[in-house]
Order: sequence, then C-alpha cells, then structure tokens
Amino acid sequence: MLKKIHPTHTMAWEKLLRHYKEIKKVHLKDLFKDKKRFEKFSIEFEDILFDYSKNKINERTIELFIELADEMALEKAIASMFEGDRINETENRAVLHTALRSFKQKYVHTGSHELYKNIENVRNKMRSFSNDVRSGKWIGYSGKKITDVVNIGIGGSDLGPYMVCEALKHYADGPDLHFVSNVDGAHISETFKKLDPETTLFLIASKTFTTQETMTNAFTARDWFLKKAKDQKQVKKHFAALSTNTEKVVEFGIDKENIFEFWDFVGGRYSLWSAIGMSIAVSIGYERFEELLKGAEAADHHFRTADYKKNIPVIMGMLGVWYADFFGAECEMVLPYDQYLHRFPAFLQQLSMESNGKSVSRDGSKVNYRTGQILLGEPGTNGQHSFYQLIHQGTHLIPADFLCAKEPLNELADHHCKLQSNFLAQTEALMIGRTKDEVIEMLEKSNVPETEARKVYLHKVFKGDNPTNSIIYDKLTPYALGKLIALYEHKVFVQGVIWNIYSFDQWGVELGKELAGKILSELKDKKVEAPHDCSTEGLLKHLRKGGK
Ligand code: G6Q
Repeated sequence: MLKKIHPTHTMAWEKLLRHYKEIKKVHLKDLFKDKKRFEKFSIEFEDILFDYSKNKINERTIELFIELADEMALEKAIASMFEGDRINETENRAVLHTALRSFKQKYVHTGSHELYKNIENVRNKMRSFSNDVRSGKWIGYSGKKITDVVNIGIGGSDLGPYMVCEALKHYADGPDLHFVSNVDGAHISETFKKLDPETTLFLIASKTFTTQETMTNAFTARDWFLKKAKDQKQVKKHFAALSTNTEKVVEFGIDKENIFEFWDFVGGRYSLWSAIGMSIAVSIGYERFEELLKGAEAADHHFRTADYKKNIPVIMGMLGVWYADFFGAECEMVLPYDQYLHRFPAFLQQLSMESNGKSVSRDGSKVNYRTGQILLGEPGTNGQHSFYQLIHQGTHLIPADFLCAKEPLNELADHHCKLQSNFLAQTEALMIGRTKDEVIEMLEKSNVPETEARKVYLHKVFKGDNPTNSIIYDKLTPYALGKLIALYEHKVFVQGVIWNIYSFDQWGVELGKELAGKILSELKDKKVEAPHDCSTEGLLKHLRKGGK
C-alpha cells in the first residue's frame, strides 16, 4: 500500500522551502552562465531528447527533490503499481494498465499468469476482428464492406483513442473513423450525415456500459441503423462492444462474440491500451497498434529502472510540484509543435486533472498545499497567435512543455524548418526575455523620438524567466507516441505520490451526474422533485417555458 505522509511534514520539504527562497531570485538566463547546463539537465531516452535545463533549478534542487521522493517512498509506490497492489484504495482496485502493454512480462507477480493470458486472448481477438474489418472480410448485413467505424464513448472511452487516431492519421489506411461522445444530439446527428447504415460499424466503448451519454448515443445509433436494416438480427454485424460489463452488453442486443473485454484494474483514462483501443487498431492496423503498446512498454521500463536523475517522468513530476507548491503556479501548458498532436493537451487534461484534482490526502485529512495543476494547451504555432501573450507578459508564472518532431511526416518546402524555428525561438524568448535597456536601444536604433519611446518602452519589456521543458522525438511513429503518452502517465503518478493523494479515483464527477439524473425527470415530467436554489429553479422554469 502507499505510504500516508504529508509531503510538507518531510525534512526535504523544509529544505526545499529554504532553497526556493534563494533560487527564485536568480533569473533563468543567469543560471545559463553555467555552460554545461544543457548537458547536466537533459536526458536522452531512445529517440527522445528531454531538455529541462530552462527551469529554475540547479543540482541542489534535484538532490532535494530526490530526498523528498525517498521520504515519500516513491520507489515502493512504483513497485506497488507495477506489481498489482490495490493502490486505488478508495475503489479497492489494482492499477494495472501497464500489464496491457507488457509483452516482455518483466514485472509479472505471483498469480498474474492468468491475467496475462486473458490480456493476450483479448489482443488476439482484437487482431482478428480489426483485420477482418479492414480487409473487407467482415461485411455488413447487405453484403457490403465496412467503410466507416464510429466509436461511441465519452471521457476515458473517447479522449484516448480519439487523440491517438488523430495523432497517427498519417498511418490511417482503414475505414474512416468517427468519434461521438457528447449527449448533445448535434454530435451524432452531424455524424449520421456522413454515414450509410449498410456500411457503418459502431463500437460502443464503455467500461461500465451504463454511462448516460454513451448509452443514449448507442440507442440512437441502433434506432438509426434499424430504421434501414429493419431486422434486429442484423445488429450483430454492425455493433461491437468494448466493455467490462457483459450482462449489460448482451441486454443491449450485441452478440457475445462481438464483446471485447477488459477489467476493473484498467482506469478509464488509462484504457486506450485495452480493448478501448479497438478504433486505433481498425484505423492503422493491429500491428501498428502493438507498436504503440510497445513504445509505452519501453517507457514503463525506463520509469522503473532509470536513476531518478535520468528518469523523465520523475523529473517532470518533480518540476510540476516545484512550480505548483513553491512558486505558486496555478497552471501548466503543453504545447505540441506537431499538428498531429492537436488532441494531446485535451487528453492530458483528463489524465492530469482528473487524477490529481484532489484535496483530501491518503490519510483522509485535507491537504494544506497545492495539488493538481490546471493544464492547458494548443498546438504551436497557432497558440502563438492567441494566448502566448499572457505567458510572455502576463502576471502568471506558467511552466510549459514544448514538443516537436525532429523529422516531419510530410516533406513540404520549408514548413518543418519554420515550425522548428518557432519552437526554439519561443522557449528561448520565454527564458531570456527582453530588458528595458534592450528595448530603449532598439527604439533608438529605429529612430523613435525619445518622448514617444518613454511612453511605450515598458509595454515592450519581456520579463523572461519563464520555465519550459523541450521534448524532441525523431518522428511521430506509433512507437514514439506510445512512449510519450506513458511518460506523461507516469509523471502524473509521481506527482500523486508526492502529493499524498489517490490519483486513480474520480469521485468528483459523481455529484453532477446524480443531480442531472433528478433534474432530467423534472425537465421531462414538469414536476419538481427536489427543492432547488432560486437560480436553478429560475433556469429550470425558463427552460420549460414553451419547451416540449
Ligand atoms: C476516466 C473516468 C471517465 C470514464 C467515463 C466513461 O478515468 O472514469 O472519464 O472513462 O466516464 O465511462 P465508461 O467507459 O464506463 O462509459
């Protein structure tokens, strides 16, 4: 089980507080007087280069964080996760998404052979199903090949596979993929416009098979299909389920043969590696899906074996804690200079904010320090033309991760060079900034009259001193993507351990769901079930007025 101590009660925390008071005064660009900084604070792991030298740290910072990690028993926590201890204590579950991508089965623990056998069986079933759909062996009720596959799911059953399918679009050579998540009828209606029931396959992705949004969309999809197919028996050719709840799936009318199982030790936001990844296998082919898993497996091995000083997720996690708890940063950004990764920040939002958005510690007491940060992000260079202003000249400290591929997947004139020059320029600008003297000199050189220069120069000063990490991978392959995702998963884990919180539950989403259930009947039946506050009641009445 995980240790239950407050990080603020450790010796290392005290030392870090003292260290912070000194280092906060040093501007980042002054830290670069040490010409070996890049060498000291960068890590190479296979084709990934992780440069964290542009952070407000020195060797002492890392040493103290290692002391903190030791006091918080990080090593034991990592072993507990990989070995299947029930570290998700509030749900009494193990956390074994790593087992789904463990081909070498390095971390097999007693009694887990059956588990690995089950995982392999589902993978084999996924391989043959996805091959059949892609090759045209799997045909629809009227004898036509499947041209479109729709993943119906939400949250963890949508964000992961959707992000990966977008990221690996370059390799997509299967049927067209669509993702429907929102219960807003607009989502499925607009998707239907592109589809023909005769050539469409629905993947109902739901761990519980009870989620309101997913089930509403699934029933709507079935009605839409049956309107044309007419015969209930044909559902088996057009619907498959990715779920842990066989009983509910069968009740819905999906053939037992079309159920792709996974298990309660796979959390929703960690489920893209399971049967929930079926849409990925259908889109890019099963072999490439396995490459994705193998990339993640390599990152798992790195996380388990690399020294903390050379361990990317450990360092990333520590830096996150450093800025949140010592510098008081509220937000962090992930900025991929890679258009294929345009859903990566959205995926990471759930991974990080749902996992570490907690205020009760593992011993049940309220935390008195900051936990999970707000994560935002958009692909570069687009973001530069919108919100970067606030990072450069606003009042917040916003640490940011910049990601970029060394080689492009599309060779087009000098696009990639321009993309990379922006990637490099932004991290440099955020670090060095531009001083008052530099601005005045610049204005003088452009012959701006002195009175005018005095008026505007402050607006042109950049404080700099803003921390960034740079992550470069050779090419966005399935293997590289698998590594990237797993590195971030483990970063979130490290932070949860240091913050002494439970990262694998999500009780905070329950209250809204519960109330929505009650309000739904009030909206439908026009009756009041619960006394509401006057705002909710006023809004409810307004929505009912003139509505159906
Ligand atoms: C993720 C959460 C949540 C979940 C969705 C969908 O970690 O648990 O986002 O994935 O609520 O749940 P189902 O897969 O059960 O429909």
